[in-house]
Amino acid sequence: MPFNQIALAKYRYYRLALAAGMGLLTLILTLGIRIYEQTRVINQDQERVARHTIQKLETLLQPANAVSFDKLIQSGQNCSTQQPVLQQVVARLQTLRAIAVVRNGKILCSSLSGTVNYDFNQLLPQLALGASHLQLRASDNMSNAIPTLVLWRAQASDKSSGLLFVYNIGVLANFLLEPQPPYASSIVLNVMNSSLEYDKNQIAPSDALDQTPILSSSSNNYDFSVSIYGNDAATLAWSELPAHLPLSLLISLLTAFAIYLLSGSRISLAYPISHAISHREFQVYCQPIIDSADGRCVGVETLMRWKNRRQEWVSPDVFIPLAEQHGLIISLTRYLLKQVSGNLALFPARPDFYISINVAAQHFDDMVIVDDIRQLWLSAAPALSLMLELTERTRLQELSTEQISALKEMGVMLAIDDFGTGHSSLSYLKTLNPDVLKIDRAFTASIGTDAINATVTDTIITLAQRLNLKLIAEGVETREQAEYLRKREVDSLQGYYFARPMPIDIFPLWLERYEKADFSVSSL
Ligand code: G
Ligand code: G
Ligand code: MN
Repeated sequence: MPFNQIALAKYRYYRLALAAGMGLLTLILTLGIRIYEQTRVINQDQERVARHTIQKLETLLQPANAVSFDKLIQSGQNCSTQQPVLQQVVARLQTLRAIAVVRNGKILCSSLSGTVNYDFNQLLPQLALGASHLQLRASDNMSNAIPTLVLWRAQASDKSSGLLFVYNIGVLANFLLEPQPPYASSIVLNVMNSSLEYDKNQIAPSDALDQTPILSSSSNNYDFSVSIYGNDAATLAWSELPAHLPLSLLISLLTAFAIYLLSGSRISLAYPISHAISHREFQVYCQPIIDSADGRCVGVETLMRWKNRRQEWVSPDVFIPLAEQHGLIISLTRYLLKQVSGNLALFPARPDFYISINVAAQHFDDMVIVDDIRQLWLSAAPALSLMLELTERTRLQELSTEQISALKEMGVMLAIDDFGTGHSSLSYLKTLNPDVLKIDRAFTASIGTDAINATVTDTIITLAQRLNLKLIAEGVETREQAEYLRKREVDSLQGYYFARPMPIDIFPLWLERYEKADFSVSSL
């Protein structure tokens, strides 16, 4: 299986976990917002039900205000002339059961029974005390067993005289207090300490109700309040949850899917790279570079290797482009420079031996590379030389002449890597003014097999020699390739034919063995 696929398979786990987590969060959030919103709406509906009930009751009581006292009380008429007037009012208002005239604390005339004589204080103590203008009564002489609501209108000039309006509230309640499921499973009218419930047809003391109301609201104009019983808004909102579930699920699934797609290249692979840098999961390998004339090892190219925390190798073809995309390549190269500077003892300490490192174009922004080399390489006072390999793959416009001369002053060599495969090779040669060209391994592979590319190889070789550049051929795998390149006076060779990339601490051992054997004969 190609490395890329292995690497991607490994991070699919992170992506799935991330997508599932975000999907779940979205689900919780959308449902949470729905419940919050529903609770608010239901609460408003319940308040609306209470307000509406109060309005209906007030509409019932209001017409009593328009009834004039004059004819009935002040004129001092007797009941036989008053009664027909009272009956007219009852007939006109329609909702009344009876009207009674009270004079000097005595109930004297009723629309229903004519002349009566009841003690107002005894019959309606709450009204008499002035504590309220309304009283609920279980039954009285003016009603049968039907509960009534009595409204007392005292005269302004004489508080012991006035009119009593008696409403058939037991019957009316069935219209006025009708429940409004699901917002109100029951609506109760409270007057002083008495309550009347829909369909109950009896007055109960307010504190006898076993439930507590979800809300109570008082009339601004009369002494009554209305209580709503039933499930509170939050409970109702929760019970509606299943109805919202499908849409929320859909939204969260889409979110999860989108995040899974988006995280493909960004989060899931960038994170492990930065983690790997800080946890030193990268290892520095090196591959020897051989002088074609005498077979001596003249330098090494360093190459990054990544064994992740699950001990699996991740190919540089996967992580180098990713590190470049996510701005992590500079940290990675700094890490490499530190490793190399800290292990200088592994390499021959002479100025004609060089260590070559691959540097990404980004590293040339704002002279960063110059500062890094000063701090991480020159500070170790190395006896050997440093070479930077730049590929043509990436743009290198950032490379200012100022930077190039700074690098040359520090004795750093510049090489163009994979030469011949990128674009703008020639203009590039002019600006960069490199010391070395590295012929891409595709051209080396073409030697003896592919006529067209072999011609290009020859052309590159000629070009480099005309420009006085040193040449390194990459990917030398066979004796024939090595022979051919040596005959063409390519300065140095690199490839599996001489050595595969190896961990840097193996290098001294390899060099010792290589030099003990008669390398100039055996390898060429
Ligand atoms: O040898 P290997 O298969 O590892 O190299 C694959 C690619 O990764 C090559 O193009 C090589 O230049 C690149 N590469 C390896 N190590 C580094 C590094 O430290 N920095 C950069 N920029 N590229 C590297
Ligand atoms: O930095 P550059 O792109 O030149 O990277 C060199 C790459 O070539 C590394 O991946 C290294 O492992 C690889 N390599 C080195 N020698 C050979 C070789 O002889 N044959 C092949 N196929 N690859 C090689
Ligand atoms: Mn290279």
